[in-house]
Amino acid sequence: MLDPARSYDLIGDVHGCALTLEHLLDRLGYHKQGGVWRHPSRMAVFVGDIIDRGPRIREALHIVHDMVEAGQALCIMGNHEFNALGWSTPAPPGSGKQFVREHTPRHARLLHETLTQFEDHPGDWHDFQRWFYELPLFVDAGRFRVVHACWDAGLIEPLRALFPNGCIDEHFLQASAVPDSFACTVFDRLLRGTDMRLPDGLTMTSGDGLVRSFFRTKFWEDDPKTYGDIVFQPDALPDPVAQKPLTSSEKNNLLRYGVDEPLLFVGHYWRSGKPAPIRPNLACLDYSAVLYGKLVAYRLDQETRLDPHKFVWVDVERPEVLQ
Ligand SMILES: [Mn+2]
Repeated sequence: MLDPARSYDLIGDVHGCALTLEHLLDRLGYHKQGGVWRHPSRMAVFVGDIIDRGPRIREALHIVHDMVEAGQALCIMGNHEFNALGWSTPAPPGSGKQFVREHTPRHARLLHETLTQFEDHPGDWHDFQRWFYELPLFVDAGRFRVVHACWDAGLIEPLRALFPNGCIDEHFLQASAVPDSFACTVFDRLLRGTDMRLPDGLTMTSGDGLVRSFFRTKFWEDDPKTYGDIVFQPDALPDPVAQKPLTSSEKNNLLRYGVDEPLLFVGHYWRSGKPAPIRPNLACLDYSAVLYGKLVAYRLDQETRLDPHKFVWVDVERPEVLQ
């Protein structure tokens, strides 16, 4: 699917920030020709989450879609594209649900910007949703890998047996409406990452205003001792929780993406600060573009370890809606 000899620009969660995306593409040396952003030699790879939150979702989708169709980019599925498909897809009979993603106020809020911005363009929205099925859940290019949130080989191998190119179908999406099904586990793990329940019934309110009883965890830590060693989200755990030792069964349940495995690029995690590798073979490219963070790219050539100097980004200094 990917030419191993080529160089790639991996780009983090866009979330409807089309102007910022154009600034970034420009900075990376892409030019708009014949209505499509192109680079003379490189190709872009988007880590998913093109939609929701930002002010120019339709424009962002057009940019990415047109690049993909013209062979100038590849885009994988993020949890937000999956959510959008689930929202409009009937759940299978007997699942006790009406839609794969139930129409709760919480789910409605996350999709609100997208549905509003497509209100006058129903045909466009229909076409983009069909297109979401062409976004693979993962890319394995041999020397590097891309997944929205978490590479779990134990799930990707059986998934690849079903869908060799990583693109799922409507039947698989519907199957995910059943809790603990293989499809449900795949979407949860690959597109949302690993998490752990907060102890003692505790909840936390995250940056997007959602109340959560789980916290996001690292999937690569070799020898963590405490909850604080594995937390991976913008909001710190309360001190007593951070200091809580991990039990051996909790430790055994953690996933470990080995430091000797191929380069891995993810989005999803709302990082902050100066973009940098997490490990020599792992980079997260999501720096909350839409919340006045950064839209981040990594310029991959033939290196087998990440080079901290090869991150490129655009600062989002004020709301894109005012630009
Ligand atoms: Mn995201």
